[in-house]
Amino acid sequence: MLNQLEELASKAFDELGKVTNLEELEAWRIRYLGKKSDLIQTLRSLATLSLKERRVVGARANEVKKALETSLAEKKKGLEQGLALSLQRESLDVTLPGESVLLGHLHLTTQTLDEICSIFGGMGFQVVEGPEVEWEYYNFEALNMPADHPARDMFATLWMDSDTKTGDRPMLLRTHTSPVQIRVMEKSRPPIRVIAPGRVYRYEATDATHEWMFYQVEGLAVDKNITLADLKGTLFEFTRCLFGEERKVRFRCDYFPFVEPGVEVAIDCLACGGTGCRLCGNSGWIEILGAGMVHPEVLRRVDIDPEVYSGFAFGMGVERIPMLRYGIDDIRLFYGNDLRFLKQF
Ligand code: FA5
Repeated sequence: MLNQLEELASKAFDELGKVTNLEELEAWRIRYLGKKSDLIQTLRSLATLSLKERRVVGARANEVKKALETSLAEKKKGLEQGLALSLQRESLDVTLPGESVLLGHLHLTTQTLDEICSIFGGMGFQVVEGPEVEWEYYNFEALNMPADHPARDMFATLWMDSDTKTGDRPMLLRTHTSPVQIRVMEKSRPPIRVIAPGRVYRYEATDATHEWMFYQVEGLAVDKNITLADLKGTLFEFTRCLFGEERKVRFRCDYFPFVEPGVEVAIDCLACGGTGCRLCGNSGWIEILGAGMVHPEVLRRVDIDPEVYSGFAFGMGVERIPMLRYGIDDIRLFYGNDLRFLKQF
């Protein structure tokens, strides 16, 4: 009988070790400690044994019963704690506020381009576009800058690989939006009133006000009796709309081979109020555009008679406008992809 008891105990402990949940544990309890279990039956049958046997078997049976009960209690505690922990881990607090979805917004340059287009749209200008990879002809030649013209040095150029040349017609990344003037005048006749926004590229070292890739907006108006006064009036109205009445605008003579006369337009530096700072290179002024009256040579090239028609053109740097407005002191912040900067606008 003692042997049977030992076998039973060893089997019971073995199976208890394999129990993984409370349901299995209850089945185990019924099997080894329930009223009909072998152990309890053994205890009940002690009366049939002799006194000597009863003492030995009874003592061992009680020991086994106690050991099984203790192990049962420990196992139960362990399983209950595990259950509580996993419930806690999986719990969901439905009263917590939800996580907000991050919304993007338009880049500062895009916002500025939209605003510029809307102001000129209000003055009757139509928006057109031209290619960024351009023929040398449109970028230079047709704009009165034949090969070896010294003015080409004004536009440090990124040339395309010779693979992309077609015959001997070289291609480049346009250095300004002025080639769009030629493309428009080739296809349409006066009256013309267009603006052409887009990216331009220059092979230049960057600094606080110069990027190697930036945006320009070109403007072109060609009709009978267009004068420099129309150019001034248009640009004054533009700066008034964009910067307010109180901004000072400076017109100075400048040279561009495709206009005659040529002007440079600058605005008093908003960051320092005109006293001089890093942003304006201590001059108190920030140049935002070049402009002038379309050169008669340029008109002739596209078969528009300069004796009958005249026109004005301008090309402005887009990033310099929000730089002035918000006192941004480094153009390189625009395309550095630092969200801490971009999120502010
Ligand atoms: C031109 O690009 C001429 N095509 C403008 C023009 C058009 C003149 C029509 C006459 C008639 P310019 O190189 O000055 O000109 O550039 C025009 C504007 O672009 C500048 O006033 C400045 O605001 C901006 N700009 C020029 N270089 C850079 C640069 N590296 N980084 C950022 N902005 C620049």
